[in-house]
Amino acid sequence: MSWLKRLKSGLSKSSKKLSDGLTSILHLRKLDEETLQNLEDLLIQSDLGTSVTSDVIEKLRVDKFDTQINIDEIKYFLAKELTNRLKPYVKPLEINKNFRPEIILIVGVNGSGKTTTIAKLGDFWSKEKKSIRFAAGDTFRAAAVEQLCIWGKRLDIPVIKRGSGADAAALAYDAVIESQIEKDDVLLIDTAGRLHTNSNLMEELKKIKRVIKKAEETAPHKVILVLDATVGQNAYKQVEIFHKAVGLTGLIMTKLDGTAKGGVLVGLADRFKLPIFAIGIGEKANDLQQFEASDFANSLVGLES
Ligand SMILES: Nc1nc2c(ncn2[C@@H]2O[C@H](COP(=O)(O)OP(=O)(O)OP(=O)(O)O)[C@@H](O)[C@H]2O)c(=O)[nH]1
Ligand SMILES: [Mg+2]
Repeated sequence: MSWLKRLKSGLSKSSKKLSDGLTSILHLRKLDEETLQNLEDLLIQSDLGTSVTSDVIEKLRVDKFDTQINIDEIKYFLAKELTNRLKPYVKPLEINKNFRPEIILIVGVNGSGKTTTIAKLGDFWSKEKKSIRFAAGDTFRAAAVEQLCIWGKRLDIPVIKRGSGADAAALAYDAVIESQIEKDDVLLIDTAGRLHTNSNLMEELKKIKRVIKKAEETAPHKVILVLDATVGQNAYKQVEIFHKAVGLTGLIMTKLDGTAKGGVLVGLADRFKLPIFAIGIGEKANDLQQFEASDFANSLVGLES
């Protein structure tokens, strides 16, 4: 199945929620004040965020008020609006050639998909014949190191590791030095999941960043927050706190398959103005792609084309 087909099927719960809502709101109605109000509620419930929602509603009011409008027209209208809103935040998944290696720190709350995303990024860049290294910076759990090593073996990507309980910052430092010696294209550093509300763990993340800088002052070149789409509105707090603690370069959203909360990505992009590097729609290595605004918007509203 092509990526686009998988994306559409992954986002089908989100698009069904929107479509079903539109059907019940618009059934044989003109776009009057009450319909607009119901539409506004639906877009908010679809996690698109208040600012995007009120803009869309205003535009609809100006363009289409008191006209008979069908569901497909609304979907096209929405998809176009969402595409325009998302476009500024599309960032290609490219390794910066100015660094050897480009050092990327992957952060996020427990279970958001960090380790899997590292594997997926590894797979993505392997196909471009890049020289890649993983650092098992989640020294918190033995199983975490093991998990990354299994991916490393499967993808033929070397993994720098230490025993569990080792200092994560020291490991990250060693990994940077080793990756520099090997002249890799990219070093992807995994970190232990931490709740954004746990200040000790957030301090540890700052320390990892400081210590990496001692090995390479321009690093980390990217700090990417991995977000689980299923958490919906809670993602706002996560972005806010991680951004404040370690300064995010951008976002990757995972688990867009099987959630009805896919719209949250639109609201997040709009609110934080952070690049979206990629999205994940499954557990396999090839279930990640660069983010593409119109594919995402069309799939989210359930447009066929
Ligand atoms: N359906 C789906 N599952 C995913 C996706 N990404 C990751 N997962 C699953 O989510 C679970 C957690 O993924 P991990 O990569 O271990 O998450 P993590 O952030 O490293 O977790 P911790 O290290 O415990 O903080 C695993 O079972 C993954 O297979 C995705 O895009 N879609
Ligand atoms: Mg992990």
